[in-house]
Amino acid sequence: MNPTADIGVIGLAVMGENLALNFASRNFTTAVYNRTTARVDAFMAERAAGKPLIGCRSIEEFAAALKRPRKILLMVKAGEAVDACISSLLPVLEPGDIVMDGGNSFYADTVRREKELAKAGIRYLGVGISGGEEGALHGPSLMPGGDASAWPEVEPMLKAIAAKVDGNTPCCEWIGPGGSGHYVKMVHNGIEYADMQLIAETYGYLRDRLHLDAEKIQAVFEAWRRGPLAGYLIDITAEILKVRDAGSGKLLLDLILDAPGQKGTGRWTSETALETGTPVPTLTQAVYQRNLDAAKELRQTGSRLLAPPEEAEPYPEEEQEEVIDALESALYCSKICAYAQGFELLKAAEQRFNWPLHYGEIALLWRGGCIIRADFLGEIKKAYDRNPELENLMFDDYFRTELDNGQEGWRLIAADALLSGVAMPAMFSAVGYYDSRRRADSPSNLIQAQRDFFGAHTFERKDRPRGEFFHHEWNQPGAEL
Ligand code: NBP
Repeated sequence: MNPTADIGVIGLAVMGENLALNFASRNFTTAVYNRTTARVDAFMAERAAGKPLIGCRSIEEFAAALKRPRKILLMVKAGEAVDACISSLLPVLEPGDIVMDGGNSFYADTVRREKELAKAGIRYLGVGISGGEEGALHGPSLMPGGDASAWPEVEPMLKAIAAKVDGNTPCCEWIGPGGSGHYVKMVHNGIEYADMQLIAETYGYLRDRLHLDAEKIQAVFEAWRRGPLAGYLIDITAEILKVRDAGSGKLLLDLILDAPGQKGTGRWTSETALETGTPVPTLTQAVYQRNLDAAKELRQTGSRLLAPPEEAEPYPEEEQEEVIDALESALYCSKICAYAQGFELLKAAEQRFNWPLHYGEIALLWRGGCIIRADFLGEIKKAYDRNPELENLMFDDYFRTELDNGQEGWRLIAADALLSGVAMPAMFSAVGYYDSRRRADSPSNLIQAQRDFFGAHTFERKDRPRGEFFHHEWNQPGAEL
């Protein structure tokens, strides 16, 4: 077979098929292969028909179809499948070839694979891809990292298929070495968990505290599509609230079981945050909340056994508009906190792995194509343009003003939810994060005293320079060491 393909895609499930079609639509001849070859046959007979796609029925045929150096995108299930694909590819590849993993791989696996493949002269990239089926076909957000020498060779193709913002700026830019591309994708997913949880809690408040019907809730989200919250997740929420079940005519959302699933990428974000000592309470609460909510039966038991607070007074009709405005502020402020936490986790990676990350560029990558795309990411880009060394997103002038303007409504909603027993734990954690980050004096002096009391763990003193440690003999007043 003559090597005529510009790129090859392995894995023809939802993502691989659509990405292959996206490459082909930009006139890149694309070779495709899938372990179960019936999938190749079906794809070639249907969606690929008449397009510059080459269906391959063996890994050898696939390797032979690709121009040198070969450029291969793996779109298989994260984990063992990626290692299995790499093992089957190794005998047919040559030094200089480029293998990209576009799946949701854990960044530490990418670091390992890049090192292993470098021994064989194969250049490896971990490419975070977001946008789901639709994004894969029409323009995803792409976060490539790994062997930098491979980047100029794949850049034109990846940028061609990426989502575009502000006219023609692709949502695809080089992230950095090692597993940085997959790390950034992991943080994206952590933020996505928090964003979705905060929106769900807001919907819950409208439904369970304000007792609005679906039509009214839909109108609220519809209005928010044009405000500071504007973005994909608000858009789809407004759309979801319109859809009726064909059989019963009821709102489909009301028929969907409230037992959320997850694939583990949010958990990785939290685990990594714990490892690096980076506080991401809102992101982690969103993961916990999926676990709490998944246990439907336990919640049903709890609803019978655990007493609610005294029933809160309903808001009079004429006050509802004001409360809904406060709720918009509450969601917006909580969202700023969730992003501030995500960017703290990026900063932790820069320090831990020495990856020079460009936060403004990362915000731009997320402005189009991906699930968390939102107008507000443009403001994050501006914040990091103003100060690339920004310690915390909330410290930027624009965002601290937004938080200050919104905090009255934010606190009102959080307090009312607590008093009326409406669970909004991600929102509560966001307020807690804001208040914790803004206080110069925390009560942790007591924790240090307790640790020293029971374990002689020592403490630093406010009236002495940092780095000097003291122990007090707590049972013998005055006997300080
Ligand atoms: P899946 O994650 O469902 O994986 C299915 C693919 O993996 C099939 O092509 C399957 O081949 C292949 N595969 C498996 Br499973 N084990 C294999 C093995 N041992 N050797 C070779 N191939 C193997 O596909 P997807 O939903 O298209 O997602 C692909 C990747 O993209 C995943 O990492 C996913 O997390 C990520 N991602 C998905 C989305 C999304 O919206 N779905 C968005 C962004 C990223 P077979 O046909 O022979 O079983």
